[in-house]
Amino acid sequence: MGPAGSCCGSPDANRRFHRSPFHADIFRSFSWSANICGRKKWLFFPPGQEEALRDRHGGLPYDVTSPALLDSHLYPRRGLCSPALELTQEAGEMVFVPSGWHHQVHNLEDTISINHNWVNGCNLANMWHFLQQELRAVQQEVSQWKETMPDWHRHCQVIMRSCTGINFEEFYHFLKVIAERRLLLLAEGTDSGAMEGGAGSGLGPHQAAFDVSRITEVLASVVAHPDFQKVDTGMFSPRPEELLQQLEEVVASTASL
Ligand SMILES: O=C(O)CCC(=O)C(=O)O
Ligand SMILES: [Fe+2]
Repeated sequence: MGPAGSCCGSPDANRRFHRSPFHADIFRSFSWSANICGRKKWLFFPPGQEEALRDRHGGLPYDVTSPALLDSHLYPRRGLCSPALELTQEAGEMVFVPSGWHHQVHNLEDTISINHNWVNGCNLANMWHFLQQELRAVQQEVSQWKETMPDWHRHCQVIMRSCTGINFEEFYHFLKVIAERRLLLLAEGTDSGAMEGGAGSGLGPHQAAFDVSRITEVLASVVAHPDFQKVDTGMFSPRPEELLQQLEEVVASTASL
C-alpha cells in the first residue's frame, strides 16, 4: 500500500507505506502483483542485466533512475545495460514477475496491491543457484577468519541464514518435503488412478513427474556441493543420498509419462 509518488526515490513515504527499491524477488521466486486500486509504473531488467548496474564496489543501486548512475566513475558499466522494460499497471490489472528479473516499482497514484511469491519446478534451479551465490558472497566477506576459526564453514551457514533466510540444511529439508509429497502422489496414481484430490491436492501425474525430475537434478547438485558435504546429515531421515537414489529410480520409471 503506498501513496502517489512513493517508490525508491522517496524514502520518507517508503518508510511509512511502501518500499520497493531495485531488487529481484526472494529466492529468485516468481511473483504476481494485483492492483486493487491505483496505478504503478514498473521498470524491469532481464536476468544478468543488473551486473551492468553495479557500482564500482559491487553494490546495486537503490534507484536505477537516480542521476548518480550517470557518474561513469561510480558506475563504470552502466553504458552496457539495455534500457529498462517499462510498463504501467492499471487498477484491476495483474503483473507477473519472472524469476530472477530485477525490478523497481513506483506508485503513480495512491495504490493498494496484493502480491504473492512462489517457487516451483520451473525456478527451483534458480533458487539453488541463488543460494550458492549467497554463500559464496558470505564466504568472501569473512574469508580472513577462515584459518583461525575451527567452525568457519558452520558460521558461514549461520550468517547466510540470517542474511538470506535459509541455509543449506533447510534447503535440503524443503526439497525433501516436496519430493515426498510428489512421490506419494505418483505412488497413489499407479495404485488406483486416484490422482484427483490425492496427497498433491489436485496435481496431475505429469506435473508430479516433472517436479520429481527437477528436484532430482537440484538434489544431485546439492549432494555434490562441498559445503553441503560439511553439513552433519547423520540425523537426517532419509539421508540425502538415499532420497536422491529413490528419486532417480522414480525418474527412470516415469520417463514414459
Ligand atoms: O508493488 C511493489 O511495490 C512491489 C511489488 C514487487 O516487487 C513484486 O511483486 O515483485
Ligand atoms: Fe519484487
